[in-house]
Amino acid sequence: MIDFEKRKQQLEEAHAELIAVTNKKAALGNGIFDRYENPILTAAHAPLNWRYDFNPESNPFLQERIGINATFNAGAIKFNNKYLLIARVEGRDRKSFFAIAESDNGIDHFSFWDEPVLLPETDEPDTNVYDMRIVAHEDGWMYGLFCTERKDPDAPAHDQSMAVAQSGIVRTKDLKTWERLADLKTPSPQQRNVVLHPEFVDGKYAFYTRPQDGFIESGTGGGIGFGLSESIEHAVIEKEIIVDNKNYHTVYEAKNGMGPEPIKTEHGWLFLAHGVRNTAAGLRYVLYMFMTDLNDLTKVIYKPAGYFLAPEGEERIGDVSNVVFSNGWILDDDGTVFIYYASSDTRMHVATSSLDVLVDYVMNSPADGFRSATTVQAILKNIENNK
Ligand code: M1P
Repeated sequence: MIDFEKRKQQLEEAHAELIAVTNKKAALGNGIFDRYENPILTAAHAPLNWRYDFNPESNPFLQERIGINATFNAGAIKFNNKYLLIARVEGRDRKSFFAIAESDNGIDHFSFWDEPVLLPETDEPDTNVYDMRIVAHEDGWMYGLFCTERKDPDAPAHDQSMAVAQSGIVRTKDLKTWERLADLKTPSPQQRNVVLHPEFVDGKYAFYTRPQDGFIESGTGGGIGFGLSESIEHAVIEKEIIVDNKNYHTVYEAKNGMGPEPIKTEHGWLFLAHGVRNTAAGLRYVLYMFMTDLNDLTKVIYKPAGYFLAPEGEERIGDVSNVVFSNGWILDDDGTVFIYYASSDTRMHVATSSLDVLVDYVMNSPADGFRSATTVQAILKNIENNK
């Protein structure tokens, strides 16, 4: 027999130690953002009482009865002076659900609330839900837009992987009670990475979309789309306009998708997105930025070449390796921007910057010239200016 009480105490001490880990900026940085030494949220952060049955009668070996596989792709919001992450928590059974973790400073000591979110469903139950973008809209509600995935009803019996992804919508005033609205309807057979714009546009709700032909393959879709809906309770987009398309020989060659909601600046709306390209080692996901016109959200006015943040070191390894993904950032009153990103569909990290620095990066970094020669010309211009 095991020493039940001793093992329980060891588990509790190890969990408390993990939450107590402090975070420091990693060395030097690139002048655009700072990485931090430690991940901020991992599977091991999941509360012990979600995972263990602490009754010696029913769990005499103190086994972990419900395993958590990963904690990633978190939406983010500052609420009641706390930095909150609405994380995608994935169980050993591959089912993802949402759970809120909070921190006082946004960079360490993230700790999950007592219970995960029990998301209300529509008449068509979700098989899997993930990647929530939480947006405080000017109508007074906080909206959570997430991917709801269900088995493709047209899948032949032998195919157990064909799925349909669409955007689910919930709203809340306190992040505790959630109201489920109808799923977004768009002309596209597949939707992921849907984000609600925080302001009305022409009196309507404005959405960023990512139309795709298939569940994984973008096919004729794949760009970041934009569309308007009269209603949020029964949101319908009749026409999607592509704002930022996938593009040959770039880091968003195979597909791209929105990150968190855009931030309004005096120069334009600042966007963080992910770009995907295919390699011999599989898909590679990186983050990139761009800015759209203040009055025309469909017009990209600045877009630096290449990626803003790519997986590095241990970030490159995980369940789906070579991936960084962000669907949450927080702008503080002092201009600090907390960029929350996941690495390799496994764990959460933070990078910090400021609005001034990000705006400078987006407005003044050279745009992609789409050829090797234009890249060399940009370097030569730098050399000349530095003489
Ligand atoms: O595995 C990488 C990512 O793949 C999907 O992103 P996209 O829709 O752009 O292909 C999502 O499933 C995302 O959750 C995941 O991190």
